[in-house]
Amino acid sequence: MSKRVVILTGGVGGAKLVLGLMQIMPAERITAIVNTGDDFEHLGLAISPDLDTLLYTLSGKANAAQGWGRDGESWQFMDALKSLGGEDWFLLGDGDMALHVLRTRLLATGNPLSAVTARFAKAWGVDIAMLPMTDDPVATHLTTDEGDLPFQHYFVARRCAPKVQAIRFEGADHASPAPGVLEAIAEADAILIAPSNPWLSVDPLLAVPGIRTALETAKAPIVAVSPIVGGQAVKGPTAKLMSELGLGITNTSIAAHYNGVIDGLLVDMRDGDEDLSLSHMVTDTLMQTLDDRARVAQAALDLAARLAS
Ligand code: FO1
Repeated sequence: MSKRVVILTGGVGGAKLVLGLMQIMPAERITAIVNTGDDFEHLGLAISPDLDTLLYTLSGKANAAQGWGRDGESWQFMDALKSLGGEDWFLLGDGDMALHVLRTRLLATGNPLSAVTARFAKAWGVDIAMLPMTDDPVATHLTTDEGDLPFQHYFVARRCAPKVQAIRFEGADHASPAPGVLEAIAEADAILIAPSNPWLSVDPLLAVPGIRTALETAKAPIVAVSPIVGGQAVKGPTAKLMSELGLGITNTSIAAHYNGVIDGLLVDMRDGDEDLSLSHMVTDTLMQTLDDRARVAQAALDLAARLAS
């Protein structure tokens, strides 16, 4: 019986690691629990960026270079929207619109996000279990030197320029884990945390009541893949955010942030000499090719196996 693996993930970093896992184990034994703190309503549409990045990546439709949206996208809708003076700071591709329009319609007629996600995954031949962290509304907001910003306004409209002082997840206190989330964590043989931004993409997951406790009591070893490579973050605002939060851009900071949740940390060889108290393994964690992704996924599972024994 091959092992059951659960991966907690945001968008891009997690999608790469899931692709890597799919090269080395059956997709049916993989469950991705996905951040929905980036979700928001835009032009009346329900947008779920991290779920969509995973859907696109795992179905081979992703614009990998861009890190979001579809490959070969067209922009007639945006051109027409602009001509009417509509909000054009958040780009919605013509193909991408199908996801948002149908998801909005299905949610409005009473289907939970988890059911909508499962339907889309099935439609696009994605065989892993893709679970939103919750079916309830949770919204990441940032307190910055430009005031209180909803996540997409910080990330897209302001390109992560504002200085972050605090982060909160509105609605998390009243949210419940989506169906299957706690069971997947309890039944897992290994639990991985993707190299997503710990503060922006993983913390929303840990803020949903029940999920952190489930992780702390899980039988499976929990291994995080560090988002830091060579004292920097591979992409996105992670390093800048860490500095603004007064943290060193080190694996010591990552280990401290996940203290009590993880049992091991997969660190990049460029940071391998850092003295870490936590169990860790050193490998090349840069994931550019499919082979890279398989290698990092295997290394994470090897560390988990070492911790389990
Ligand atoms: N990111 C951008 O930087 N600019 C955009 O215009 C943009 C549009 C967009 C539309 C749909 C979607 O699912 C994601 C989109 N993203 C865009 C990415 C999104 O902001 C990020 O993927 C996450 O929220 C952060 O991981």
